[in-house]
Amino acid sequence: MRTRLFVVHGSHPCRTVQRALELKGVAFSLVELPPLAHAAIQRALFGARTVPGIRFADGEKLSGSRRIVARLEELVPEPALLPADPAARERVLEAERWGDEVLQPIARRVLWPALKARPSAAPSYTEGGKIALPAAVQRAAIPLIARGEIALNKASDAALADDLRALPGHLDRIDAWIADGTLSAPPVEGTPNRADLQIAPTLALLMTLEDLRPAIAPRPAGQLAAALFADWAGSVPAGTLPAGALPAPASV
Ligand SMILES: N[C@@H](CCC(=O)N[C@@H](CS)C(=O)NCC(=O)O)C(=O)O
Repeated sequence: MRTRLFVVHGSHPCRTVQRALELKGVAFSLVELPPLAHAAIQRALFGARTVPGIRFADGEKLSGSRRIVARLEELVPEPALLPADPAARERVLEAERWGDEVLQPIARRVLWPALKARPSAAPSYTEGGKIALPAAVQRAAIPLIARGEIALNKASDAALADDLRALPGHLDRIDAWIADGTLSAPPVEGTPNRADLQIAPTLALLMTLEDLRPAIAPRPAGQLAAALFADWAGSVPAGTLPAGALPAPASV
């Protein structure tokens, strides 16, 4: 049996794993699940409700982007996605953990309220996906899906305002990691590491919000995301997020 990766199209941790599989040269098929319904399907298949989940060719199953990438490293050591030097390795693992636990949820707490406010933007996020619903159906379904996702992800007006206020500090941290070599410097030459693969997809997704793009894209963080995940589908027009809490455009 072939390795199967269970994803929701456009999910940032799914892209992390997808790229890791590609870098390792592992052949796999992509199983796309519909957003929101995926939670019940994943729980039935993997015992945990989130994507990504993977079923390796030998039948081993697991979910969680970091766990999957770590297991992949054991199964297919080359090319290595961690530095050989122990101190550098620890720094990359710490950045990867932060990217998973701190940065990754922010994109969900920002995107779903934005799509609830702008259902017309929803079809842009399904471009390139396998589940092809007519745009009118997607626009009609998105308020319901967004409400469910907002509940699952504990998004709220207060959380959104906190996330937007915290974003410049997070970007400073990412830029500092690029400067000290923990993350790869754009344009990325050579194999990206596990922290690059965890953090860049979240930034690429956040940059699909035109309200946030000017604060991210010119910075090293934004350039890293563009170098690794240039083809990210989706766009929410400017003027969707609360203007008072928006980060200032970057002037790098
Ligand atoms: N941090 C985990 C979580 C992944 C996650 O939350 N995925 C989202 C999609 S981007 C999801 O499946 N959400 C559904 C839910 O929370 O039930 C990972 O990296 O695998």
